[in-house]
Order: sequence, then structure tokens, then C-alpha cells
Amino acid sequence: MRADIFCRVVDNYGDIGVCWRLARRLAHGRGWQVRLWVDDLDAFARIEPGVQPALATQTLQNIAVRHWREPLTELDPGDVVIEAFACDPPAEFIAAMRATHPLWINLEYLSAEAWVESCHGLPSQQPSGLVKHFFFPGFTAATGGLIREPGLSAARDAWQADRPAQDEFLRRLGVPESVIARRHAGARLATLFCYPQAPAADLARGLAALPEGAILLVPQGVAPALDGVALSGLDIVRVPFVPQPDFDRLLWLADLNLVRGEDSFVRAAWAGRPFLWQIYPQQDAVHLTKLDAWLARYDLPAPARALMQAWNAAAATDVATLAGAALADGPWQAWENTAREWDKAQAALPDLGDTLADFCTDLSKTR
Ligand code: TRH
Repeated sequence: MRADIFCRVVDNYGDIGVCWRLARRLAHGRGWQVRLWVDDLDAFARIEPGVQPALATQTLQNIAVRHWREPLTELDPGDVVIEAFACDPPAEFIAAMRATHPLWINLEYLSAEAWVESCHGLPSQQPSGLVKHFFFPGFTAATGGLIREPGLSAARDAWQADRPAQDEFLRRLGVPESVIARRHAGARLATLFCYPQAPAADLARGLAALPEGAILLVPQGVAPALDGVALSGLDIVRVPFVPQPDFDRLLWLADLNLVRGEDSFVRAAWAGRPFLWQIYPQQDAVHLTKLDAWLARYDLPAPARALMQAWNAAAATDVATLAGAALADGPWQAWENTAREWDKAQAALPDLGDTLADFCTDLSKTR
């Protein structure tokens, strides 16, 4: 199959984060010939340093990357055209699609809401005469699933068992030797990737109060309010933005991950360790409905649930106290257990790369 993937970077890194994973999954896992159109190569370069933002055309890891600038000059649609998050391919490309009739897929945002199952895979007649199919990621077998590369569990388990490799990795990120030593002495390691409104300083206080102390790794530019925070019991260490595979390894080695949006949320789940998810904020608090829909599927112990809700609340809550309760021995072990079980259950489902590829193959047979 030849596939075009269209990615418009609305904000942040989730749009390109998901598209880049999908491109690799289809190219490397299914042998598809993938051309990825991205309108913001600077954002792309932050998560994949091999990208040269000045180039209109480049090939990376066997994937053709194009700077999406209109009018497009390559008007030869592949067998499949995937638009991420309803971003609409440009009009001249759609005109070219009318001549070749590729499969047209809209890869939707992730949600745990029940209606997703009934909308997954539905066709939609377009004014152009073409048919677009909705493809929904999700957490059940009746959805398109989530991207999870084959061999992920084994690679993660090996990494989590390899303390010397983790130490070396942390050194490369600039984590001081004294902090690595504190980790060996039992301090809990957390990572923080959140939106600006997250009560990060409160959470830092909760971590600092842990009897064994804690370490918080924060990517440059995230939670700037933490720059003025100094707490005995907590080492706050700024780390650089890293390429996606290293980001995954960072999540795998931490005891607790604070993640956000869509892609880092899923990847934290794949760590099989406790995490706090800050959902992407939407108008009229629609996102809180989505958070509840996911919480209904994720069997969290009550203290962790209360912390997750407070972490996403608009109004101030005592996050430091809630963190202390959720991270105390008993609730923490229950939380770890939930994270492990959820990962195991999700690993048994087909991944989104395969479900999407199979969906397209089946659809092409009916035409
Ligand atoms: O950056 P985000 O807030 O992206 C958001 C969400 O996807 C949201 O749902 C969407 O509506 C909005 O974008 C437009 O969070 P997310 O989804 O976790 O994406 C971050 C990506 O950045 C993810 O692919 C991981 C990657 N990343 C790295 O590769 N290296 C890093 O060092 C860090 C911190 C992140």
C-alpha cells in the first residue's frame, strides 16, 4: 500500500506525535510506502531531531516527509489517504483523489466514551463524491485500538530491569550523579509533562513530603512555575526534550509519570507504572466528561482517583495532601497493580497500526 498521511499541527506536539508514530508503524511494521505531509516542521523537529525544518522534501527512516505548503506540487494520491484529526487535505489534492479514488480515512481523536464504538469505521459521503471513513482509536476491541509496536512489552521489561543502562541514560539527560545516587537510595522518580494550569507546585510539595524523598524530571519549558520552587526532599531536574523513543524510555524508567494530551498519556500507560493524566482542556469543560469516561474503564484505587480528578480540576484543591494519600504504601501498591493489569489487558488487543492496515485492506477488497 502507498499511503499519504496529512498532519496539521494545531498546537503542541500531540498531532505530529501521533502521526509520526503511525507513519513508522505502517512503514516499518506493515511495509507500507508512507508519505507524511506536515505543516509545521519545527514542531516535528522537537520530537524527531533528524527532521530538517528548512527542507520541503526529505526522507527519514524510510518515510517520505513533505512540508505541507499549498498549493501542493505532488498530486499523486497513494492507495490510502489518512487525514489526522479531521485536518482536511488541500482542495487540489482532493481533486486529484476524485480521479484515482483512494481509500480516505479520518483518524479521530482518542476518547473512552461509549459512542466511539458505534461510530468507528462509519462511512461519510463527501460533497466531492468521495467517501471518507471515520477511524476511532480507543480502548476496546470494537474501536481501532491504540498504537503499540510489536515487541514493546519485551523491550520495556528489559529496560526496566537494566539499572546501569537507566543510569547512563539519566546521565546523558544531564541528571547529576548525586540525584542518581538518591534514586539508588530509594527516592521515587517522577516525570512531569503537563499544561500550564496544572497545580505543579502543589504536587511538588506532595512529592517532597514522601518519607523516602523524590526526584522530579521536567522537560525544558514545561511548568515554568517550578523554577522558583526549592523543597528539601525533592530534586527538581530540568531535562531536554528528547526524541520519541527516548521519551518512551524515560517514561518506562520512572516510578510515576505525569502526562497530558493524547500520545504521552498512552505511552505512560505502556510503561505499566502509575501515572497522572492531565487531559487536553476544552471549552465548557467537555474534557472532564472524557476524563470520567476513561476513569470508568480504569480501576483506580480511591486516593489515586481523587488525585487524578484534582490534577484536572479548574478550582484549587489540596493536591499536596491528596498526593500524599495516593502515594502512601497501600494505595500506591494498589495503583501499581492497576497500572500493570491495565497494560497487560491492553497488550492483548490488536494495535491501531494493524487494525487500520487491516481495515484498509478489507475495504479495498470490497471495491
Ligand atoms: O503536546 P500535547 O499537549 O499534544 C496535544 C494533545 O495531543 C491533544 O489531544 C491535541 O488535541 C493537541 O495536542 C492538539 O501532548 P501529547 O499528546 O502527549 O503529545 C506530546 C508528544 O511529544 C508525544 O508524542 C511525546 C512527545 N515528546 C517527545 O517526543 N519528547 C519529549 O521530550 C516530550 C516531553 C514529548
